[in-house]
Amino acid sequence: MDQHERLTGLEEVMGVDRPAEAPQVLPRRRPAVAGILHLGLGNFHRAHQAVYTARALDTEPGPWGIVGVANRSRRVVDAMTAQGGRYSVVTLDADGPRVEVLDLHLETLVMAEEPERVVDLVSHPDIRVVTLTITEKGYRPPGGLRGHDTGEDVGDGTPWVIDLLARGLDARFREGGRPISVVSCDNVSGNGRVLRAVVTEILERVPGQDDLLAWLRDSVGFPCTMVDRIVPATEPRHTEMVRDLTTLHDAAPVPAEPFSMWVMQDDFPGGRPAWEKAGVTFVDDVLPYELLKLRLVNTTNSLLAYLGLLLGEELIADSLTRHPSVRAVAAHVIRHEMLPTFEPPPGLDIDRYVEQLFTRFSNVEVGHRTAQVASDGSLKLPIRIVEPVLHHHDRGSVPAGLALLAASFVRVFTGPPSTGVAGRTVPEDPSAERYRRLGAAYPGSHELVRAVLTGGAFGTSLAPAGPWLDTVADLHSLIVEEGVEAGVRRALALRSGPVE
Ligand code: CS2
Repeated sequence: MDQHERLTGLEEVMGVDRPAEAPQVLPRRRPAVAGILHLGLGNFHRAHQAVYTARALDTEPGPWGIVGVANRSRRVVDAMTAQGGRYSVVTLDADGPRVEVLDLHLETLVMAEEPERVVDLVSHPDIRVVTLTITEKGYRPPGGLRGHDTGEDVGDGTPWVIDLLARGLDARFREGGRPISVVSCDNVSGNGRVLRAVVTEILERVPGQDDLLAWLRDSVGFPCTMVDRIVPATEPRHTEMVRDLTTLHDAAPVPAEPFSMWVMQDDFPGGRPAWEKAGVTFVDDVLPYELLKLRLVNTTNSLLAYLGLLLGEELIADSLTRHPSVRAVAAHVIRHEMLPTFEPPPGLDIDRYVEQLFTRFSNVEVGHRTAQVASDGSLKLPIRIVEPVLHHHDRGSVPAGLALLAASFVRVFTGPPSTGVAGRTVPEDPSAERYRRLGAAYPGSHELVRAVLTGGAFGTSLAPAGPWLDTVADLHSLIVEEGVEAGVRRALALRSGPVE
């Protein structure tokens, strides 16, 4: 089928009403077989793994279509079903939007509606790779693990996705044990190892499990990965952009920044798409890339999100570009509080990477929202700050920028709206109610900061870092009494190392 015929088909399902300026369709030949099951059909998957897979298929066709499983919302599934599985990715920067249409999802469904179908798909002979974007909170059910036989749920009767995955792997083993890989694409340290450990913990409870566990060890790959692309939520303006540029009516386009990176271990006993031809870097040790991503991109992003929220900024780009002192503190955190804590990937030009990172965060067209990045902070922040804080604590220093990040996080989640930023809403977080209660129970910054940062989702790891916790509390009380700008100024005054 040539490009013209492809688009003719596309016009029918995406509702073109006049001749289109042809967007690029990837891959040019739609795969016939779905070899990939993706759990977590959100924007990130659709603008990241799906794009790499479509490009790989465009270069080297193969049985690597995707079955996409949304968690519980029908929105994307309904839109994609109506569009024959197709959707557009809108790449945004100062040069104006660019649109590509992806055409490789052969089926989409909702996990909460069809949990048993997910189990069946994991064991299906065509499926050889399962990818996951289930966010930081997907790796543990809220009440902790109960046991394989009970069917884990996430508290409201919705099945826990990893439980379904484990049941599917169990069925796959019993149906012949064809090799498969399970690829975590979440910002979790050692994501492949974490996922393997959770799945193993579940399957250890299956009676007579020795052969199953041996198969899991030998025939199921759990590569570690580092994923990176800023992908905000879809807004009506993105649908309009697609319509203006291509005349296609896409009810579920995905906006994204131009930058994209995917690094992973090559652990695919059942085969995989030719991702290396699409720009994926395969390495033995993902850790340096993972730390680069978590500590420079994600931690700085969280800093910009919480400070931005307290400054009344809706966009990450505006927190950075409208506030020189925020920019200075972000630069300090990267240079003096993050880079000294890990060995960057060999050969990487770190100055260029950091410069590019500031350009990425400043991309106002992408419109990444402070509230989106600030959400689920109780689960993101432990991954992003605990080890770096302890690294400095062990060396007798107090990272003031990280203290400012923690203080603004505590303020955002515990400050009563009446004394906080006018009109702000508290970001979504599974611990939001707990934090609100702590805020009401502890009027003093020292007690409040310790209650939030040395308990609950943070565990007790930060408890030994007394001087750092004191600095967090001082900055918190300054933010409460004099406002966030005063907190930023104090953190800049406290920073050690050369001034940027
Ligand atoms: C962000 C990430 O929401 C967040 O916490 O830090 O989603 C970030 O945009 C991506 O990891 C970038 O790859």
